[in-house]
Amino acid sequence: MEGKKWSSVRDYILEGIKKHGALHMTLIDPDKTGPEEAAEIGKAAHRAGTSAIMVGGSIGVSESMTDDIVLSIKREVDIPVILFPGSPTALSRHADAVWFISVLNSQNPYFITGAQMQGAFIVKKYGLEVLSLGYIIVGVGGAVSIVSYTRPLPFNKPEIVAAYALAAEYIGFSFIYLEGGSGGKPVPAETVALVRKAVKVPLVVGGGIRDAKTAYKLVKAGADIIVTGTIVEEADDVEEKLREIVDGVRRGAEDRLRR
Ligand code: 1GP
Repeated sequence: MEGKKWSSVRDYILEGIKKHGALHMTLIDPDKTGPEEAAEIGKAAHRAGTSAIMVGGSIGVSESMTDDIVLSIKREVDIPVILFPGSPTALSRHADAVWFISVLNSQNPYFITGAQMQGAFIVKKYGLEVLSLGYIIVGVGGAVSIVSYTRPLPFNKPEIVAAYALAAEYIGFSFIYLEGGSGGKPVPAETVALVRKAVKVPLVVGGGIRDAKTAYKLVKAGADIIVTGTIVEEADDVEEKLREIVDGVRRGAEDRLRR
């Protein structure tokens, strides 16, 4: 699509949160979705009111696969396409921005600063806008916790999740992501509420969110951005399913403001 409607993705996100209270983003995994299907999902997601498309996955994702998906989506929709890379080999010069992720509770420094070091000059060369993201894996954790050598923080220790989040804010991350693991169990709303009390930076929550009620509760508890991935791979009617979720996000934001 020609002519972007935003000058920076960061401002687009922050203004979107200010305007709507909270946003929804759709995650597409190039390991599971081909370029044509990605374009269809992108169009349906856009019509349903999603604010950005994220592209990435934990395993089996190359740069050329990412390029194909990003270009295919960008031909069809004019919302930002943000990389969600599982490794430095999943960066695409065609995306609008990259979540520059540090897996804060990984047990392996490669996933905290090593992969970031390897990818930093690629990001610079490609001119990608950087959205720094402190990433905290909670609960079941899923594939991402296995791949990134992370010991997910148990659901019954929300105060440790909040402590990681506050540390992330103090270190200077622009965004914090609470990850329940793709296809897993969502981060509990009580944990989101505790983190919300602790930090001011925008809070992204994803993993295992499959219905409007869960999205509603998480936003009401303090999530600023809800990410869903698996449901677009499973839904018969992607647009209808995402409309439900986006509606849950909007209602959650309204009720949070009303309190
Ligand atoms: C995974 O948080 C995202 O990194 C999305 O999870 O696939 O469960 O929606 P789902």
